Amino acid sequence: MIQHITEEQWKHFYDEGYVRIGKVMTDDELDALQRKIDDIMLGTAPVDYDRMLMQLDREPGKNSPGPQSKGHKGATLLYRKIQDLEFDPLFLSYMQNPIFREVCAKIYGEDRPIACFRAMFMNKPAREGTRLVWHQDRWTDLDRDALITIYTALDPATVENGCVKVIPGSHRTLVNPTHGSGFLTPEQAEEIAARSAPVYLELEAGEVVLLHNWLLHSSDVNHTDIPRRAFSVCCMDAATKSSHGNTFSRIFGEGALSRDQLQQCGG
Ligand SMILES: O=C(O)CCC(=O)C(=O)O
Repeated sequence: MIQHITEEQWKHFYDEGYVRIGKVMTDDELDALQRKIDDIMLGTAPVDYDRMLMQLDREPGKNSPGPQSKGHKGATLLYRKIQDLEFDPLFLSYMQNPIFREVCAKIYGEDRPIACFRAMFMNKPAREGTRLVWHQDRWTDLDRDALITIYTALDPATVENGCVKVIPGSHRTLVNPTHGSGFLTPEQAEEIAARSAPVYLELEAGEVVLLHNWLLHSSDVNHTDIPRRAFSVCCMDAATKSSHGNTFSRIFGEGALSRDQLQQCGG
């Protein structure tokens, strides 16, 4: 397991917009996270479901994903997205691994408190999944851009099961600089596909990749019998505010959430 990120790895991150850093958890810890996310989907985990955004991969009776709204939507492994996992003690302690603190310090400066914009499970259920179009991770609602996403495969991620693909070096250019949304128009996506060769991030279960938020990325559906579960944490300077003046859950530095605090609240 890796302890630190090398200068060579940081160079790769800054040059290409992403870097694979290896595994930062044991097989037992991975197993526990896999079981926990399945329990959350099945409605059997001791978490506050009213606090969690949960989206089904397909809305019953429709061929499209369900609404992105708070609360459990039924006992099934066919969820596409679950957010607010910083409120689960097991996911929080994974997110607070010292190596991720080192990552945030490199990006935002030593001793800056860090918040997470989202601590998100992204799933391509077996033989299902929703195609995700090319985009940069930017949100019009924030007063500044988040710059780093820590992405962990919870299952082996392959081309066949819909691993993330990226366009190396694309983090150097904002596609829609003025309005702040990261999604490309179909014309922009077509143009990019015509001139760039994507890299498929095939990952082992437990492997971590750092993604610059401006890196163009997308993913396809799952053509296999195994799910493609992943945990994606977007970290930002804790001073970042939404347009309503709200701040976000702190994970490093002053005021950071703690596992003990969550457990005392019954999390
Ligand atoms: O897991 C995926 O397929 C895409 C995830 C993603 O877009 C992200 O983590 O920002």
